[in-house]
Amino acid sequence: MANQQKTVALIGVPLEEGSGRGGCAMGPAAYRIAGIGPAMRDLGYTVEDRGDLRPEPATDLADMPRAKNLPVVGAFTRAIEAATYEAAASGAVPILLGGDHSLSMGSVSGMARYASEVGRPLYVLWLDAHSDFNAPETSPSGNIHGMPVAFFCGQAEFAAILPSERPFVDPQHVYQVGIRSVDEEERRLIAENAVNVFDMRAIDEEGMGSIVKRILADVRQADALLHVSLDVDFLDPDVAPGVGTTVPGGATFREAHLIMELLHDSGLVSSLDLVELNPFLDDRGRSARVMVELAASLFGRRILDRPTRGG
Ligand code: 4U7
Ligand code: MN
Ligand code: MN
Ligand code: MN
Repeated sequence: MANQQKTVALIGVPLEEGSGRGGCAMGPAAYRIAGIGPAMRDLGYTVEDRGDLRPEPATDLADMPRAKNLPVVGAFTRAIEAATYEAAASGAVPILLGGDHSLSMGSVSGMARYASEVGRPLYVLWLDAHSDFNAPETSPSGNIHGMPVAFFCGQAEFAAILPSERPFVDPQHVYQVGIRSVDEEERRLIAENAVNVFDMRAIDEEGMGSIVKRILADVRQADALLHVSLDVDFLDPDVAPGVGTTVPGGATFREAHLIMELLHDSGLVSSLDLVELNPFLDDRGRSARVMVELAASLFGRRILDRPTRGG
């Protein structure tokens, strides 16, 4: 990635309707204030800030009680799919500034379209406390941010959001790391679909480094593009409190940082989502700064600026 491509495209996604609470729509502003653009520029990239997507709610998508705010989320999905595809096709690395995790329905679908056009498979590294493999029928909450993986794998086609003949991601090419909260039905679905799940126990027993190196070896072997989706709640709430769905026992800053360094060294990353940041719940911008720090490491920063508590 960093070695071949020198442009990053920042795509702001002020979307919170997939999350069931307010706040994530302020995410793109918080990332810009925390210095995502200058961080990338300092690393030698040309930064194209494409601004924020602001689609009108889709009038052709009816409200669904089990998929809340579908007209808004569906309209965003279409706009994000197009913006991500276009950024990748222009030779840039798209960085999605979320926004809740329903945005990955669009970003991953856009990258899947791009990957199929260039004749390579798309692999996805999903860094999250949750599997996000619900469908409207299985979701305990009806919140679409718990459904994106099922959606881009073609396992949750609720309504005609995107064309049904688009390329899907093979669930066996999805690698989930940091998982520690899976719903009952979701557990069955991820097993049936053979999603690769590395839960916190696997991380504790095997170590983050060896797990991530194995995943990257698979991606390299497949000559695939790799989309990375980083949910703030992947991190322990002590490291990053600015998120609505905190789950104790998350990744440490060091573990997250190690992943980013290994990803950078691999040169395999084609695109990145930064999702679920809720600035309203944050502690003086700490989580936004941690996310920017991690993104900078993924793009090649070597010297660690350690975030300080409440600073
Ligand atoms: B996130 C949940 F029930 N599984 O579907 C659901 F626990 O993007 C949570 O990973 C989903 O933060 C969390 O509502 C979505 C719930
Ligand atoms: Mn998530
Ligand atoms: Mn999550
Ligand atoms: Mn395969």
